[in-house]
Amino acid sequence: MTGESTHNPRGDYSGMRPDFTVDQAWERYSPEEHALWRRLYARQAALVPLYACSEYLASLRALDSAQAIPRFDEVNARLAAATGWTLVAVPGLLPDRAFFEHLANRRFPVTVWLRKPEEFDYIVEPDVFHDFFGHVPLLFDPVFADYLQAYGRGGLKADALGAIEMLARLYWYTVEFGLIETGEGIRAYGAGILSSGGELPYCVQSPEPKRIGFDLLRIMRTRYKIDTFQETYFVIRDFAELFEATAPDFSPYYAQLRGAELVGPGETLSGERLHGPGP
Ligand code: HBI
Ligand code: FE
Repeated sequence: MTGESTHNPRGDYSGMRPDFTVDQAWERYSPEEHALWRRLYARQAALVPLYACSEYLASLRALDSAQAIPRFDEVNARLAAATGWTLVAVPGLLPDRAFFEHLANRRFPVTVWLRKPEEFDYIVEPDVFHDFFGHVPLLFDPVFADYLQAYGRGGLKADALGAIEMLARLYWYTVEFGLIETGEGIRAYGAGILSSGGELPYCVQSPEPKRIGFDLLRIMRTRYKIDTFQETYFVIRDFAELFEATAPDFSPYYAQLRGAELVGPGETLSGERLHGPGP
């Protein structure tokens, strides 16, 4: 965790294995929790066709998880065949190193607990709805899947170089809040947006936020807020652009950026071209 959080993480970390995994214990979800899942799912499922990228939508439909909190082991059989990724159940937020270690080995940590009904609209920490609805569909996309693994490997290196903050910003502005250009205009692929009822229409349609073309070094020096809609989004052309950006060794970037000034969450730099809102 990157120092954003001022409280202890939620979740039961008492019975976990050394790699922070637990059993999902699917039988323990209550009927009320499955009902809350159905409500969360129905709200988001009505929005994503308008605002999410097609790669995400195709996989979400195939996952067919509208009726109940999914069983990770059932999804794993299909995910392994598609891209070789595995979902692992975890108690909640993991320390950076443990998180990167999973991603580097094509394992995606999915939180087991579901939010409370009063947190329907907003939750700070990832729960099973955010992790599953937001992140899991794109694990079926081969190029995005490779990007996420490359990110995990980069994270382990960044940890050794004391550069986790720069890499955390990359995760934030791509995996969590990324936008993508499509034939139908700008769409969302970031899990933080895809799992949010309010931010999903906002990020595509609102004239308020800035939308800037993907720029690795710009992202790595852009601060972010975790408790409001984003003021700036970065737009990729396709997932290949994302994956290719992770090919070089980042060490010279880190060295260069260490002296550089940070950019505020809503700041634009001179000469930056902004994308307009979508349809
Ligand atoms: N742990 N379970 C979980 N999920 C995350 O998204 C996550 C995490 N630990 C650290 C983390 N994210 C980020 O701070 C890193 O990408 C830097
Ligand atoms: Fe997330």
